[in-house]
Amino acid sequence: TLRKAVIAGNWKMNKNRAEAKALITDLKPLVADASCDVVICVPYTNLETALAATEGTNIKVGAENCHFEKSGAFTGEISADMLTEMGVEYVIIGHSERRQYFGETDVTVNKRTKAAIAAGLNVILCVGEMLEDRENGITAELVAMQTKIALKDVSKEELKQVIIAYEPVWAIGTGKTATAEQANEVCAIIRSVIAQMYDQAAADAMTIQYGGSMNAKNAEELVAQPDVDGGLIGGAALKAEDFSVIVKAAS
Ligand code: 3PY
Repeated sequence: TLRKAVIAGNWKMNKNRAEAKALITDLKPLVADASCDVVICVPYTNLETALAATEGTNIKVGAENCHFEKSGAFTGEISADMLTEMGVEYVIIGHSERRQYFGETDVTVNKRTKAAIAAGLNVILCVGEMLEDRENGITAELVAMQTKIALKDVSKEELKQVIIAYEPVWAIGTGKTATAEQANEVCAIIRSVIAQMYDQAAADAMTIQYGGSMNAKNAEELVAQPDVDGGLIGGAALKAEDFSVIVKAAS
C-alpha cells in the first residue's frame, strides 16, 4: 500500500465478555508498536469491555452495525449516537452477512453510512460481488454501483470518515481468498469510482481494505498490493497471534 494501512478485526457473533477481555489482553502487547491503525469491531455486548480493555492503547474499538434513525420505535436496534456516547470510534456498515441474512440493501447501507458519519463515527463500508456476479463478468459494475449508492450525498469532507472494505462474498467464511491480483484489481476499480465521484486527491487518500479470509499466511502478499490498504479480518481476528501477524504485515 501507498497509504497508511488499517487492519480491522470483525469478530462477528463471537466471544463472550470474559473471552473478549482475554483476547484483548493477549493482543495488546503484540500490536503495541504497529505503524498501521488497529481496530477491533466487536458485538454490542462486548463494546464496554473492549473500550475498557483497550484504554490507553493503540487499539480502536468499533461496532458491527448501527441503525440509521437517531431514536424511536426500532426494537432491537442501536443508533450511531448510542455508540459514540460510549466512546466507540468505528462501525462496519453493509457487511455481506447483513446484506445476505438481514435484508440490508444498497439504500439502507447509504442511510446507515450517513447516520454514522453524522454521529462522528468512522465507517468501514463493505462492498463486494457474489460468485455468480464474478462468473457473469459484472464484478466491476456491481462494486461500482454499490460504492456509488452507499456514498450518495456523502460530501468530500465527510468522505474522510469512510474506509471501504472490498470483500468478495465468495471469499467470506469459505477459506477461499482472492488472489493478490484480483484483490488489487477491484480495490483499484473502487478507487477510480471515488476519483469519478469526488476527485483524484480524494481517491488517493482513500483507505481501501481487502476482506475475505485474509489470514496470517496470505496477509503480507495482499497488503503489499499498491491499492490494498490493509484488511478487514474475520476468523483470524479471533486469535491474538494470527491477528498480530496480520498487523505486522501491514506495518
Ligand atoms: C471474513 O474474512 O470472513 C470477513 O467477513 C471479514 O469481514
